[in-house]
Amino acid sequence: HAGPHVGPMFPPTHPVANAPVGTPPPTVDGFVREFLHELTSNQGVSLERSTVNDQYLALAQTVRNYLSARWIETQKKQRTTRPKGVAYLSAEYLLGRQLGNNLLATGLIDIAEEAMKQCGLDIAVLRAQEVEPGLGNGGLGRLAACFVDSLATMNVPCIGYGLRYEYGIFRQTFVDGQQVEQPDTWLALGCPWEFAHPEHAIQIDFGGTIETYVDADGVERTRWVPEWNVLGIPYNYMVPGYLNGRVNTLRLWSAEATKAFDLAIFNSGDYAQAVRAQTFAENITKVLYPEDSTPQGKELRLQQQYFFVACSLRDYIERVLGPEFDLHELDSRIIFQLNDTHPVIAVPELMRILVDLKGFDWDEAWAVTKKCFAYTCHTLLPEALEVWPVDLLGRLLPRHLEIIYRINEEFLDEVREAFPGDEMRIRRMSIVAEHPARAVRMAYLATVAGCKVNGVAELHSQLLRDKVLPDFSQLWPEKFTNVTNGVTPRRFLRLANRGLSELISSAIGTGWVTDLERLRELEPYAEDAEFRSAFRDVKTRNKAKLNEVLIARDGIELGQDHMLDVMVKRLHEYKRQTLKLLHIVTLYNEIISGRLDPKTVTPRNFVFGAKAAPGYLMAKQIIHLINAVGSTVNADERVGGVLKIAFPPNYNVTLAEKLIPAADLSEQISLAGMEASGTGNMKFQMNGALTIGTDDGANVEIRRLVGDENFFLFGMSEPEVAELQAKGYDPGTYYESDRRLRGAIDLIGSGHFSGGDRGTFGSIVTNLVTVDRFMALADYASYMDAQERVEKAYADTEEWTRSAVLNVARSGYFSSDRSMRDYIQRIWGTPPAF
Ligand code: 7GP
Repeated sequence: HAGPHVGPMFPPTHPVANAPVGTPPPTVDGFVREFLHELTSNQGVSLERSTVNDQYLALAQTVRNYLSARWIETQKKQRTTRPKGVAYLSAEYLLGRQLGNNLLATGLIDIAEEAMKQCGLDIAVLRAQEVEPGLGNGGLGRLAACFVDSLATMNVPCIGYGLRYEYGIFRQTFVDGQQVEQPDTWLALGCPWEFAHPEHAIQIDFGGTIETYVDADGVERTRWVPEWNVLGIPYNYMVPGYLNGRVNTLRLWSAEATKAFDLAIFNSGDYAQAVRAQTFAENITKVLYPEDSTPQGKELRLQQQYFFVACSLRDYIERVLGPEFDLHELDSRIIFQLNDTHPVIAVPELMRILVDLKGFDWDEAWAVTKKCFAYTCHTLLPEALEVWPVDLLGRLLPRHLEIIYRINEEFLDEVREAFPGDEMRIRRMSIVAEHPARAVRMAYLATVAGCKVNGVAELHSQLLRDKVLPDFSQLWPEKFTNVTNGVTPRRFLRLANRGLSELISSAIGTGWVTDLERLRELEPYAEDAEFRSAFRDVKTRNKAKLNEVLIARDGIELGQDHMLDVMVKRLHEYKRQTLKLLHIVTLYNEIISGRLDPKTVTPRNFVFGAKAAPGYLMAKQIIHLINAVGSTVNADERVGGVLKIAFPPNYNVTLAEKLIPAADLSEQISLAGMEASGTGNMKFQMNGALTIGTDDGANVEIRRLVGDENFFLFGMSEPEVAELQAKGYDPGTYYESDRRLRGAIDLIGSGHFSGGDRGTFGSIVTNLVTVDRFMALADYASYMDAQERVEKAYADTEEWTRSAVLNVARSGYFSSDRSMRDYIQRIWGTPPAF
């Protein structure tokens, strides 16, 4: 740790105590006054004539004013204390709605609610007006949002750098049960949370050639002669800590043309040509790539990546540190955390800045660079590791390609020295792959350049060392570490589940919000019948609220008094939504064929939420099948309403906040060794759902903490999966030998769910029976057994509630505050600033 710090490590303080000088303590009257002022001065309307959007914007503006004073204060302190900070480089931030979170962080929830009431407004309606910024796909982007929340709450200086996509993750709709993507126009009604700074635009170059020249000292040097450029405009967002007066910054970059339009061309009358440059430039931040766990090897994607890291490095070096700063000491002021490989082009960019622009010699520059980056890997799927073709890189970033070649050469020399004569190893470890085409392996570049490499759960970090990067972990064992993911208890417990939060606080006080391990103090309450009953009441109320939301949102009606069984996450074969379907279709088939009396089945609502990458055809077919099974089963009277399937479209953070607090059962059923961590699993546990899951990702750690008796484990372990893989996996044998499984698959294949058309889901069936890459069939029997255990356990209401309370009590480890503490200790070395 660098240097001492004053005061307690993470002091939770009240905002009023921490208010900047001159700010009056907030009162309801003051809030009303400020709100009405915003309405008239900013929206230009009277309360009587205002729309809900006006009211939302004025409310947001009121909160924003309150926060911005603290923001300025934070920055002022930082400029004088000059602490080491974290720059989190991430192509995605899946923030969720801001208003509720910012009200919570400022302690203004009750005051604002009362103030709105005095204006005759319902704050819930205003909050519902906000369109969430969906600037991420799934786990990786949401993790980044949790991390910046935790860092602000823990008083750690951090800038989150990323991209301000004009269109975030697509809005999912269903047409005849099939996914149809709509553009996400999140900025259409105005975004009150951003501060644009066009005056701080940064020029970013692309293309062109490189040339050598002799500098004033007679040294031969290289320089990049780029061909075109764009401007990066910073948009700042406030990231408030919870009740501590700190406000960190999230800085997202937007691309604009260097010249708005070319006046000469414009005057010659070619208007279209004149605006073409602008359109071209603005394309860079037009849209988020909707890929999850699979990279898109598109040129525009590489442009996005370089654009945002180049802006961010320049911003940190020139604007935060300033011209006086000695860049030899860069690591004393910053660590750049690479959120997967998307920002890894920052490595050669920093080298270019130091060598070409600041006159460092190569070794000096490399010594600095190696200390300033750390890399987090979020996947294990080999096809998800980013690789950029050399010809594309050379065309877009010729100087960077050259720098990568040199890094690789020197790295391979180091390998040769450590393992003389092992040419196979050299080929395996080369940053530049030769086959099938010459390409740069970004994960290798990150591993070579990073001072640390981490996976996101214990199992994942182990597999990363042993299976994905074994040669690297052999060469540099000390580089590899683990930081298990976490989630913010502010958004996912305190804000999303007010009922449970109040129940918890009534038992153990409010300290848990910033010190989640204190939930342990709830353990004795698991034995308290009164507490359990209150706990159940909260669940019941959350379910009722969810019902209201689903009816209003989608016209979906869930079964009353049913168990709520939820599987929400991106649609991916490795996550095995089809295994969940096989369970449902089996129950259905057994009922309609008279082998199972529906009266003996525990009534269940099965809720799915999942977006498929638009180009991932199998995933889209699975979505279609879920909807088809849903409408068939829901309409079949023989089922007597005991099985209800709901698939609300457009699963996002906002819906997660409603679904998770209501859930009884959390489905975490990926093939062991495939899910890096999962974070939804943690959110469900924290909200008192029990998990049915495989020994995969962070499930392993969840189960260890809650105990076997409070977790429904099933399926092969990762070593068993590897063994079966090695032996040769044949899904057909499972299909042939298991009557119930065969019945379910045949029912799908028969066209029962597709109006008699066998073709509709034919490829899903064929794939399952002949390929089944993620071994759903191999784990089916075990999954069905585990579901039977779930039914039995759920029948004993008191025992189930006891387990649920213990799940909450033992979820403290999964606070992202703990993850941040681990990053600080194992990777960053950044103490709290003040
Ligand atoms: C996800 C992982 O699939 C998930 O297991 C993990 O919890 C999450 O990251 C956060 O670490 N990965 C992605 O979202 C993703 O897009 C591409 O990975 C590299």
